[in-house]
Amino acid sequence: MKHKILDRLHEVDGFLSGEKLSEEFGLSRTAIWKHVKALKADGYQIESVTRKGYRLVASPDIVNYDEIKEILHTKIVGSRVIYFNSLESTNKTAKEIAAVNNEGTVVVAEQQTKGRGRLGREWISPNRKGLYFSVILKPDTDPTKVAKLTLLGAAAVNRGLLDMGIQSQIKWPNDIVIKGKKVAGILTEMNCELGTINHIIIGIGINVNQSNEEIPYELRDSATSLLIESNRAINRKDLFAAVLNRLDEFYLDFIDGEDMDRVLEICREESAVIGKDVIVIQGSNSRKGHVVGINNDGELQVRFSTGLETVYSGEVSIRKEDEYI
Ligand code: BT5
Repeated sequence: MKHKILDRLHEVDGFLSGEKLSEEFGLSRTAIWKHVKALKADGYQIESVTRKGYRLVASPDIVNYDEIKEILHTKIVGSRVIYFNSLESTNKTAKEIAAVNNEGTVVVAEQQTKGRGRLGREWISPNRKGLYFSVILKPDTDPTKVAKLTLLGAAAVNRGLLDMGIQSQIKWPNDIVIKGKKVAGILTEMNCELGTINHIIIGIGINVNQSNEEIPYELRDSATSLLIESNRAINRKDLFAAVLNRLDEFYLDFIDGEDMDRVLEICREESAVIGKDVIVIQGSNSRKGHVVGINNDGELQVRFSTGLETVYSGEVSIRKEDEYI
């Protein structure tokens, strides 16, 4: 009910009387007042004036469904948005609930206490400073396509940022960088059996409004935020919706004949590594190479001194020769 009351408060410019609300919803005025109180506890600033009623003054900086539904234009992604104040990891929770939720379900949290990167690494996720969410997808395809699907997330974040007026680049396969520093990371995890994908989880972490001091000291050479790079606070709700809208658009292409042309085009054109000298790190083995391109399966093609090789996204890190990441 509080969501419905909130919708009505959003709709009107000025005050909405308690009497009108209680008539509309068939509730007592005390019940209405209790819901308003609950909304206030959620962080909504609601003015209440005797004989005038209630007026929404400001919404909190939170990224739940209520706050993005007006700007979400998706068919699949975001069909359900499950919101948490704090989680260990949105990927972990998404995995736990994937079997009993439809594809398109998004798990989002304002902070993560054990945010995960690839290969057991950590993703620092301070409260309300960034966006941390995971999307459950159930594509009817085989596990060999996962390299391509990994790129969906990268293309969606890069385009979502562009929709917000921010230019960034994709560092294959899962980093989004601005001026060589990482601003977002993507962790794609797959659950499959007997040659079919049960589900994949695309986990996205974006550094949004951290100041330089709020970036951990040891990461300051390699990490940045949108606030630092654009010199303005970024509306997390708009960005969240922009990335989900793009992800939906690209995923619809994928399920319609596995068309990844646009995603591949974006990953190539907006690449931070194509044409660059890099260090390819696989386990304890590092080799220098030159990135030639991304093939149609979404894999990186690198020329080493020993010849041209295809590099798979699973267990590899790419570092530009002249940069920290
Ligand atoms: C990634 O791993 O870049 C994937 C990060 C995915 C995070 C999202 S948040 C929502 C969802 N739920 C999760 O639990 N995870 C996903 P990787 O390429 O392994 O990069 C990790 C490395 O980046 C760390 O070892 C640090 O060096 C660095 N790092 C950690 N936190 C960072 C941050 N906030 N910004 C930039 N770099 C960071």
